[in-house]
Amino acid sequence: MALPTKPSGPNLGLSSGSLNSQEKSPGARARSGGAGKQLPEYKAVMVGASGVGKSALTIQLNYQRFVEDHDPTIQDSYWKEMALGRGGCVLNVLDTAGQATHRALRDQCLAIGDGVLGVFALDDPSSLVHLEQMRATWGPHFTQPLVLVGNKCDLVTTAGDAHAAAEALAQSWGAPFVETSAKTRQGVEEAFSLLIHEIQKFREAMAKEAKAKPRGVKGRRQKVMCHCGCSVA
Ligand SMILES: Nc1nc2c(ncn2[C@@H]2O[C@H](COP(=O)(O)OP(=O)(O)OP(=O)(O)O)[C@@H](O)[C@H]2O)c(=O)[nH]1
Ligand SMILES: [Mg+2]
Repeated sequence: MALPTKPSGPNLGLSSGSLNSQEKSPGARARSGGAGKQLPEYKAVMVGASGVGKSALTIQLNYQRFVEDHDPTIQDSYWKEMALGRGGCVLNVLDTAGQATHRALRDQCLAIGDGVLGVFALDDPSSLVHLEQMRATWGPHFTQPLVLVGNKCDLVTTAGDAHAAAEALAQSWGAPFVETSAKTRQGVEEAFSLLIHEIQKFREAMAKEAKAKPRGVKGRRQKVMCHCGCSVA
């Protein structure tokens, strides 16, 4: 896609990827209102097969426009300040490659992410199967919040097989399922907001669990294992 400037290497959201008027440079992004108040920051990782619309969703969220071209991603990073409930937060979106050749980069993003938007295309049931297979490689240690996103809802007129299968899969993962269109913007803000909400719920649960544990006992692992089997957490 033509819009964002792309980092050439493995820029894991630690330097500015693509900044627009709603985004802040990494140094300034966590402050708000001029009073130096820190906003919480959440890292959302976009995963799914190539061509399902991960970049289109990310760009629709950040730039309010739809990009028609498919320019396969290697890795991009975006920051956006989001208004949520009584306070705001900074969302760092890590847009990963659907192409298998960049799997190692995707695994690195998953390891540093706070939550995942698992994207498939509603008009392509095979992309749901692809996502399910991808998810299976993350192993039993993967406990990050996840939202299942059925994109391209503008291309389907009736709730078909992909919709039913996605609802069943989301239920088995204990994850919310949301339908989006990066073209019409339907459900886009909702999908990202839902993930932030899931991350917040997860963190609260972790904090409670940590409080309830006797001192010296470590909490649950949050991070994933690398596909080669080594720990990347
Ligand atoms: N009609 C329609 N087309 C979409 C939608 N989202 C994405 N597309 C189109 O689908 C193609 C692929 O979109 P991308 O966002 O580049 O796909 P991606 O998942 O980022 O692909 P990789 O970077 O290769 O992993 C582009 O031509 C987009 O214009 C949508 O909601 N509706
Ligand atoms: Mg992309």
